[in-house]
Amino acid sequence: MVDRANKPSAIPVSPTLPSPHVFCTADNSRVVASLPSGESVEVLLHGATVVSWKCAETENLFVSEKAVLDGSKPVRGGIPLVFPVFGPPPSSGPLASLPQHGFARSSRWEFLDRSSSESSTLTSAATDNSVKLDFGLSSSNMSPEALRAWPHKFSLIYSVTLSKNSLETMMLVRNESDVSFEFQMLMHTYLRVKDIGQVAISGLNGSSYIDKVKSASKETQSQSELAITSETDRVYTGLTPHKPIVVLEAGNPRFEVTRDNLEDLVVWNPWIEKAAGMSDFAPRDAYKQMICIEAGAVNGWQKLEPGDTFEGVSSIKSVL
Ligand code: TA6
Repeated sequence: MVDRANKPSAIPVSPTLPSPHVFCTADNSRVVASLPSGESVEVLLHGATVVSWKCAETENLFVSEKAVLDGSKPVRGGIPLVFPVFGPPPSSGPLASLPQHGFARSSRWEFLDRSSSESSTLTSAATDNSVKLDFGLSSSNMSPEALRAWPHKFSLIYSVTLSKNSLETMMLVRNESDVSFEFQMLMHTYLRVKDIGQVAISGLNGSSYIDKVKSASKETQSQSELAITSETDRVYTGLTPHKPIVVLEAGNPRFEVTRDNLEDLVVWNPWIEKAAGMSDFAPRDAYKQMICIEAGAVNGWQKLEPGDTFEGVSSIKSVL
């Protein structure tokens, strides 16, 4: 059990005012939360992967029709969590045996608590149209192979906050050991779009990025808006904190992504060939209905001293 300092108060339930509804499914595989105004979120305990986020009955996230949800592999879609390494592990050294994108997205997390939003009084909590779900993962519940690959005492607390038009995800990393360690983290968010041909991404002009489609060449974005017309795999680094990245559809804002303490952002679309090469990516042309906008700390390594914590937040506003 991951201990949680200053555990938030449980949501007081008012007998008369509508309040958020939270439950675990009978098979104990996922946690479902909904708001009185109809928004909902579903989180698999496998990887603490958000697999559905709906506003006004509209699904905001892409999940492949062939996504494997039984815990045997990372979910192809939703919001897989990347920790302690982004991308393929180093080819040698202590991290070499970690899986691509680390072990967080393929580990079984604990559902720690549902907590009230910031306001904690009865009436405001009961009428607050938001609910926060906390999940935990620690070195004490890691697989032996994961511990061999990354032998550090750590704890993660992942909070998912559902509000009327937004979903906030926060990862807190704590070094529970007496030596420092380094990590990378990222929220690998698959946003659902109607037609990638109508999508443009604004807010990145002037930013530096590593283009993984061009042998990791270092580039600077000149266009004010990025259109997706082929395989796209860009790691933007050192972005202005809190500056919204906007996903436009047919010229209108559809999603606004803001970050706190996460200076990097990945834009990824596999396009035709890479999509065809993924056995769990379906239907084949589903690359037209998704764009990954991934907030993280992946440029270099975050060093955490004993007892210290790192907290990174990504907030997505759905504009319908
Ligand atoms: O975030 C983009 C990326 O690093 C791509 O290079 C691609 O590998 C993608 O993640 C998916 O990785 P996965 O391990 O989930 O197949």
